[in-house]
Amino acid sequence: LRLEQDLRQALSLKQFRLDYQPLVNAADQSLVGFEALIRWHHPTRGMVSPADFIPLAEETGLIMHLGDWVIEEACRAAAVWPDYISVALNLSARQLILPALPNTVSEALSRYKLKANRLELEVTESVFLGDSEGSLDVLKRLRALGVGIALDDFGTGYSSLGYLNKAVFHKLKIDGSFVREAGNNRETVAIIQSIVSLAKSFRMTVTAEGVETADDFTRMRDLGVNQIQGYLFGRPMSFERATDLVHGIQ
Ligand code: G
Ligand code: G
Ligand code: MN
Ligand code: NA
Repeated sequence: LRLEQDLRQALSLKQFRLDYQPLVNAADQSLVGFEALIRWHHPTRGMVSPADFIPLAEETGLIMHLGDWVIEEACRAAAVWPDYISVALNLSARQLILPALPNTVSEALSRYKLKANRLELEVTESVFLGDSEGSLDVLKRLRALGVGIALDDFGTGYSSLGYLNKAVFHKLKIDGSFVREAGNNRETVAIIQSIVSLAKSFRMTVTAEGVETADDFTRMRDLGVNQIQGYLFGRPMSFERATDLVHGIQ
């Protein structure tokens, strides 16, 4: 309950920031974008993981306000970086219940003079558990703006492959647990092969998350994955460090 009270004040006290994790092209390992990941610096608890406070923000409805801040902040960062750098952000299922979300996104894009394709929104399969018709409608309106929509943590949740047929997703992100398991499990490799072939038949890009070793990398690249994300190419880092990386400064 204390944490909930603190969470309510954290935005105005400017205790949040976004870190950015690099996303590289599998073919040449060039930097193509970043995923924004929220961080909460609590004055006494130190760093609180989003895995702990996002669920609380969802239960209390604070996610709406917090989610708007994430959109604003990610666009502000994207505006500083060159056009070939995309910025992905995570959306909670609850944010997709808001019919105003496409407006919020399109206003942020115009405020920062960003082309819509600079922005990618990541959702998980859980968006289809609740009001799936309403959420699908919001996703379609977002897609119509020209922003990318990625299906995150693919393969770990409730998967109804039927949703891939609705032409809203431009990307599948293979969950890191599969990627790391693929090194010692043939069945997992088979699952990844099917995901890649499924994605290609729908003309979707495939990203592998959680790539930690050079072996993980070559395995994913050779399986036909298009983009790579993981500690091998960089941990989530501050906006300043991400900007240095864009400019080739180590
Ligand atoms: O980066 P990290 O391991 O701490 O992220 C933990 C979880 O929190 C991940 O599932 C990630 O998708 C989620 N997350 C990180 N940032 C955000 C955000 O800005 N909004 C939402 N809804 N989830 C986020
Ligand atoms: O759920 P989502 O995919 O949005 O969140 C990604 C999460 O995975 C973040 O918490 C991020 O910090 C974490 N992550 C990113 N790269 C790696 C990696 O290479 N290994 C592991 N174990 N976690 C990673
Ligand atoms: Mn994500
Ligand atoms: Na993920």
